[in-house]
Amino acid sequence: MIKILHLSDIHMGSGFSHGRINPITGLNTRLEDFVNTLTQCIDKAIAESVDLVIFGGDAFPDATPPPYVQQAFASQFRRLVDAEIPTVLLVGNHDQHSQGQGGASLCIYRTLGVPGFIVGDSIDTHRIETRSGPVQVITLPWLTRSTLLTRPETEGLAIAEVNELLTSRLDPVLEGEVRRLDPEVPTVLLAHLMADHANLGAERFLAVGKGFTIPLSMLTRPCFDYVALGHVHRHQNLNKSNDPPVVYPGSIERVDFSEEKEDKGYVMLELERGRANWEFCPLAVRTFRTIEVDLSQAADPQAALLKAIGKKEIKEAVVRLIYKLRSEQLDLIDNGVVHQSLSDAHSYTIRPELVSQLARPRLPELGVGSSMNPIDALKTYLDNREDLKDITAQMLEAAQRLLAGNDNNKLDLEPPQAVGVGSIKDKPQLGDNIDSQLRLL
Ligand SMILES: [Mn+2]
Repeated sequence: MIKILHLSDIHMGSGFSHGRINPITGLNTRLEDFVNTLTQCIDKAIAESVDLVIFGGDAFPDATPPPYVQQAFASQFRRLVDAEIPTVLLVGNHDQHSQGQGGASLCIYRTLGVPGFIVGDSIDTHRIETRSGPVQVITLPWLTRSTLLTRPETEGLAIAEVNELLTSRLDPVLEGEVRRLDPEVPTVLLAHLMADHANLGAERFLAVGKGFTIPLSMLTRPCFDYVALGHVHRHQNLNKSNDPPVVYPGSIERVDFSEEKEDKGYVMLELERGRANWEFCPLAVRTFRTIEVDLSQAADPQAALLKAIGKKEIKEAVVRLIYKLRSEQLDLIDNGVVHQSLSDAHSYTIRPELVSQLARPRLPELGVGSSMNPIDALKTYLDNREDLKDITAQMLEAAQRLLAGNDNNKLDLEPPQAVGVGSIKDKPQLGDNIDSQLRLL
């Protein structure tokens, strides 16, 4: 029985906007969070004296992380070297350098010849002799268009066709690796990819280019005892019958608010030929909390806002407060008090949204079926905008000039632009709020 720790999507060095500078260390607290979480994983690998650690890719947000971030990552993984635990580092899409000959941030571990470390930057099969016997790991790093295809082949093809072509290319390559396998030895496929049926998380927005989707049927083969995936940040097993398990452990920390409700963790598994017992192990990670409240109908918006904040546990959490209100209510919000009420949070952002622009009831005079000349239409609109009363005359005048001046030479763009934004700019509170969205202590 071979004991393996499978983790993925570390993304160390991302999400700094959710943190603040720790005055003692000078580091962003979110870097410290990611380091703490990775430390928990490595602690576990050592405490359980696992036979192998496999990392599913995406170590950093990009291929050129700053030295102090690389160092934070390396100082955790080197503990595995000291503990003589073999480790496979797979290259994800965020680890690949897109310029020139490419290369990946993780290749430095091979260049330095770190004992027991394997870098998976190509499709290859690695036989690893562990304390509990041999294990085979096929590495399948993130595939780009240029990995298996040439430019002339893909020219003029739609993305779906390119995807199909890539799949048809990958199939024999993977088959070649499968045929090299020793059928007696337990086998892991370690891949950084988007499998179809995977539920998406933040990686959808983080991806640099549009990626490829690999059919699940390509992964669920009896020659694999466990399919270890990386890329999707939400933990999931894509093959409920577990023959073999096809598992995304997910990211180890919340990379952004789209992961607010997800459990974060890693996977521990015991492997033998034909069987894998696996378990998701949750990590203690920082809480993300969204507080969303519509104040537009509240008689006392300030009280309603404070009540909404009071209902949520925000201590040491990364908080985002989103509230909707009407422009006439802006003066009723005391920003100092709102900031004070969020002071227990680790960090917070405040986003007021003016509801008047979002959901004003349609004017029947301007509805379908009625026709009006543009000036009358504008008049009708302005008659219904109490807040634009001061500039109504100017707007009408500017509109008349625009309509009259068919030849562009006569167009004087200055006045209409100036009046269009006036009403919001005049309210200082909203601007203050946006400027001080993030508290940096
Ligand atoms: Mn990825």
